[in-house]
Amino acid sequence: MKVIHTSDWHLGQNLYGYDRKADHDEMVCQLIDLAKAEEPDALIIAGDVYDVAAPNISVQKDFADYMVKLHTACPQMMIVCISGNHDSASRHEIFQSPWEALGVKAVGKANKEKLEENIIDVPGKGWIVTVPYTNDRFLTKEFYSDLEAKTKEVAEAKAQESGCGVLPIIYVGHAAIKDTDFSGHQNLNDRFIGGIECTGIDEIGTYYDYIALGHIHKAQTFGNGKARYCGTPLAMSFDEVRDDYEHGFDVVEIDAHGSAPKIRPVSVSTSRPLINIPAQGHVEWKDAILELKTVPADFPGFIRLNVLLKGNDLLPTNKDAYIQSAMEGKKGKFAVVNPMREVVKSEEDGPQIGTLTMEELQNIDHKVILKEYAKHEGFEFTKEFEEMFDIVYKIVTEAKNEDQ
Ligand SMILES: [Mn+2]
Repeated sequence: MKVIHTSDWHLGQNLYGYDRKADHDEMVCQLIDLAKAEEPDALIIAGDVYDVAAPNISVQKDFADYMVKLHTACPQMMIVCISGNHDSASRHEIFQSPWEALGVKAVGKANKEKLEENIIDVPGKGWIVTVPYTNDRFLTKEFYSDLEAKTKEVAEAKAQESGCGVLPIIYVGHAAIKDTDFSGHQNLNDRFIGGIECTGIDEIGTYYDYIALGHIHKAQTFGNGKARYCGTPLAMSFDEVRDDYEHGFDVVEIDAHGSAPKIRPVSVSTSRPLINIPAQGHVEWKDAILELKTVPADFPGFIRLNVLLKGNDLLPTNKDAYIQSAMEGKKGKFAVVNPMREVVKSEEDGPQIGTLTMEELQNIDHKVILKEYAKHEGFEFTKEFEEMFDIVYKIVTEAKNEDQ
């Protein structure tokens, strides 16, 4: 069985006010070319199709156009698309029936009652087991082991019937897996601080030949070479722009059930790349502005300025004017200033928030955490800010209590 594995498209992403549609169009064009060249049995989209649960109508239209173009380019290719934590599981399934007619399987929820419903037959080629993003309190260890047992039962029954042996089996999921590299996710609102809601790769099972995952944006292979995050085809944040961070698709081939998957990463090129200034680390404001001036006028991508604040330094109040002047005549798009306060460690510094476990974090007063955050982000924690925060905190806490 041969598949293309991709995930985390985040269609409709707004990058500091800039629309990414042109980047997504360009990415899908490359995917269509790849599908035509490789003629895979299936295309796997492992969740986070959209950036938000209720995307704009134009973004939903883009997704529909992409699916139709992919299907038209490669009609024999099945498209299996599961929902991620950024997608709405219910919305994902609205057009399940019409999609089915185009060979697109849109799976929004794992079926706990009828386990066989999660197992897709790719006729004569293999099986694709789908488990969209779900809160771990819902997906128990038993669910995973029962699903694995059901998969085995279904695949073996079919093997007996056809007399050709068990076909390759791919598991598709959108989840945070323990002991994987989460780097690049610092500024996302994904809920995986300090290892909560993480699943062990062994819990998913060993019967599968390849575990195709989405959620973590950094491409990486683990689980004895059988599990992989394919990563985002496009950088979704400036933290994902690093030498060790590749963006692309994977072509995966499995010769027979039980044999090792052959994984071939294919990089995606973008004409509007994201860049950090400086490329690594943070520099003081005046140096950052000087370097911003040196960006070539025809550079078409997005720019973030990483500024180091020393002592009680603050960003200049007229920083926008400086940026505007440095960007004059340039094609590039200025995205954001990313300030970082220089950390001078001393005994009295109190808890270093970043190094605490979730349990320890829960035992610290939320205001202490907020003050640390303010320090880290380089804004002043004033009395007025504290009062505003208290009001918001009260409203949120009350709403939460009503929910329960
Ligand atoms: Mn994602």
